[in-house]
Amino acid sequence: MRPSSVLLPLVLCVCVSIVQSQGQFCNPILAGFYPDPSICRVGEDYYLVNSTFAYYPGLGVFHSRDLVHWEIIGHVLERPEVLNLEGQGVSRGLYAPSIRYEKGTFYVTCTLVDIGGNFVSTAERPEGPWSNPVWFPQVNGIDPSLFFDDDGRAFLLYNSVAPGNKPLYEGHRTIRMREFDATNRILVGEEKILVNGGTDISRKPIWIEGPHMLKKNGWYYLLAAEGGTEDQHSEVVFRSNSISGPYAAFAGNPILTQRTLDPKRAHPVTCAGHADLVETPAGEWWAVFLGCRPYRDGYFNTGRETFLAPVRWNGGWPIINPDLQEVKYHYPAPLPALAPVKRAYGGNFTYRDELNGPSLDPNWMFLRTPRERWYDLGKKKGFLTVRLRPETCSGTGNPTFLAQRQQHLSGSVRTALEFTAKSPNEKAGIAVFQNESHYYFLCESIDHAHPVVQLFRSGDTTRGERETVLLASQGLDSPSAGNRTALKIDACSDMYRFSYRTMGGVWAVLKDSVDATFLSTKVAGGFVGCMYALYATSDGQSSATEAAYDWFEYTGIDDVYR
Ligand code: 6LW
Repeated sequence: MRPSSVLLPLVLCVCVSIVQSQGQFCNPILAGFYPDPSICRVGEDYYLVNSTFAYYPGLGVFHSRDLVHWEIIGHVLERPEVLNLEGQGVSRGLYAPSIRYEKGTFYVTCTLVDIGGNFVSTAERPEGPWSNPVWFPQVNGIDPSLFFDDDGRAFLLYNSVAPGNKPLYEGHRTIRMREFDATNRILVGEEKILVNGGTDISRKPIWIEGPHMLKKNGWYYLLAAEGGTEDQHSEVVFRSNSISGPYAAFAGNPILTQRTLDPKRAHPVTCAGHADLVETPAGEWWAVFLGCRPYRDGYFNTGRETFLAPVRWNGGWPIINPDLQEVKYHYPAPLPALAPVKRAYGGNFTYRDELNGPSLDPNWMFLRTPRERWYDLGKKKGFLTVRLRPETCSGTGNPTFLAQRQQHLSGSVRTALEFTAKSPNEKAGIAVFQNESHYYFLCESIDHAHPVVQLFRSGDTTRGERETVLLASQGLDSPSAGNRTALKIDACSDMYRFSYRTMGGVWAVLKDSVDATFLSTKVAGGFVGCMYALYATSDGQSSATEAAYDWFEYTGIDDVYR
């Protein structure tokens, strides 16, 4: 099976976006879990990649002509044989990629943590096909990115261990560099440490990472994240007049952070850092970087998202948020808005997937690599038919699970499905999932031979709970024709509401005021954000039962964009 061949853009999105109204655009430009952005420009086209961790296919490639409206055009790792995520926790897998273009070739470098390390993949066209990864076993670290110098030489930069692998304190890391032979796709020469610790090692800076190099007016600028990817996160810059250094830290560092701001401010953007810069044809500079939107007290379910902000050059240094003010939800648009895109990723929007195309929309993600064809868009016309399988999303295999991101603090997601469980272990519905031990599952099943709609929470097995804990159950007294039911999850910042509707009926709330902070990064940990998943399972037992999903609809309604 080659899922890549089914991931063509064929969908049917009704988009209502206010992105770029009145010459302003909305941040984040890619809302929801789109961390560690990296960007490059080729002529008037911009390309952007993000970390995808244990979701599959790996490393979506986004395209834009105006830096604000994006479209996913392919994936770097979209063949099961080049990306085996089996056994990986959801926040392992693919970390912090970088995308670069040089002389007719696109280069994506990335780290597949725990199971491969660092690699480069290349393509002549950004939509692919992308080459098999070429591994760099010499690199002991993460966040690799390439820099192509104007003299024809190329270099790989990355985060690595402390000198001699002897950290002076927790979080003591280095930025290192090796020369890259682009013709043979190999690293050559000696490894060089460009930054030890961070901007000022006497102050014990932590987690210098995400290095990105650029050259301007003869200076080499090395940008990196510092402070860890949580609320102390920042972006800092160093420069040198020689590629190999020495690199001097900017006296005005950090050039981006939100850590000094009042945590009680309205609509905070936090954790800002991990930036990559791009220059427009008119010579204006913009930064993409990650940031988070807590609904209160540092709790957020939308993961680390991609923001865009102008860069001001001052005294030969790039500055992203001058005087460390708030990152803004709206800036003047960098470029004239172009033709509407298939789907919005920023501001408030709605999209609906009728699940009636011959192939899946490329925004759907599998949890780890599918090894068998358990889904089918052709079997029942106008439906996505899935087979129930023993895997659950509490495990580290590939469950029957297809997901899209939670992109707003408030909004709702709905689906309609036809499903008849044959035994109580068989369940199909919709989950809101952060990781293997932090999710809610709204589903249909049977209980004592009677159809029910149920809500489960992932259990804490370390405290003696079962894998899932039943929170609510309601009998479906008069199952409608075809056993067709609609399910809905409303997100209301720190709460979720779970509802259902049988054919011809009205929405009924199964359970309201369900704690959403349980799925926040602060509670669940990790590097990802929440996903809404069409999820079905036979819970450890073999099964031939299927569920047929008719459509999926997403609406985001955050106050800040109204
Ligand atoms: C990534 C590192 C980071 O490798 O988080 O925010 C890690 N920065 O640079 C995972 O996204």
